[in-house]
Amino acid sequence: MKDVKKSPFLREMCKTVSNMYRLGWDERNGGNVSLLLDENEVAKYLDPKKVKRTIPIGFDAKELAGKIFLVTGTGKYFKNVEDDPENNLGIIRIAPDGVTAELLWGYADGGRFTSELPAHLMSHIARLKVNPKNRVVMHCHPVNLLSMTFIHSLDEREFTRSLWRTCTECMVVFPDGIGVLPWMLCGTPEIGIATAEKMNDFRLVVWAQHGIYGAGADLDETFGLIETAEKGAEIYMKTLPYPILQTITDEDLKVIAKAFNVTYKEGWVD
Ligand code: 2HA
Ligand code: ZN
Repeated sequence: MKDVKKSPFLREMCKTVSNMYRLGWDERNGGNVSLLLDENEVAKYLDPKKVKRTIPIGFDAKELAGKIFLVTGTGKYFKNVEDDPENNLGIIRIAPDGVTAELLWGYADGGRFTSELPAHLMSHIARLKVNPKNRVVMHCHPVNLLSMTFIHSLDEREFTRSLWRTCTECMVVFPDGIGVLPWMLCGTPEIGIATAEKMNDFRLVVWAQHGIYGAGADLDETFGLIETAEKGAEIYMKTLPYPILQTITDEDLKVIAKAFNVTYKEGWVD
């Protein structure tokens, strides 16, 4: 058996959460990430028959039975993950009953997965139906996107259009737009269900006055998605106090979509 700490998936997860911390997206224990792993890849590092302990999931995730995820731990600080992955991360398999997680590695100090696991797993279920290659759900608290939820309308079309207008990349990277939820209590099945419903239509879902969820095929793609939305939000917030003399127009947005061969949400460009 190879050392799981040297596996590409674990190293990439460590690097990703370190970058999220460095960018100020994840203060204290803020944020959580789940990565769907390839069973054959995991088998090179871990004996799938060796279950360390079982942990109740809190809802029925039967649709994901047998699937293995690398998940950040509850209460853990992203800044510490890279130096101590075994305490801060865990590898879990969804048991056949759907309501139990089988711990294969990690959470070594007796810990468990993020309190947002229901929102993650429900989002995985939703995104896998849209794109079978979807492997990542990522949650964090980027300052500018969060700030926008205080001063901007939470209408999804208007919120997205404000970001699209901030720089060319936004239309290129998230032509499918951003879903927005009003403030809700985190860690509950209710917010998980609401997030997953949005994930039927969007890869990005903003939680007003809390943060953002992103979904994608791999860690880089999902990180880049949030990074681009946050860059747009930073430009939006920085320019807000000043008179706008010029911006990206609807005509320009259509030119971008055509040039980069992306399809934007129908009716979201006038
Ligand atoms: O895990 O970000 O939403 C800490 C959080 C809860
Ligand atoms: Zn959060």
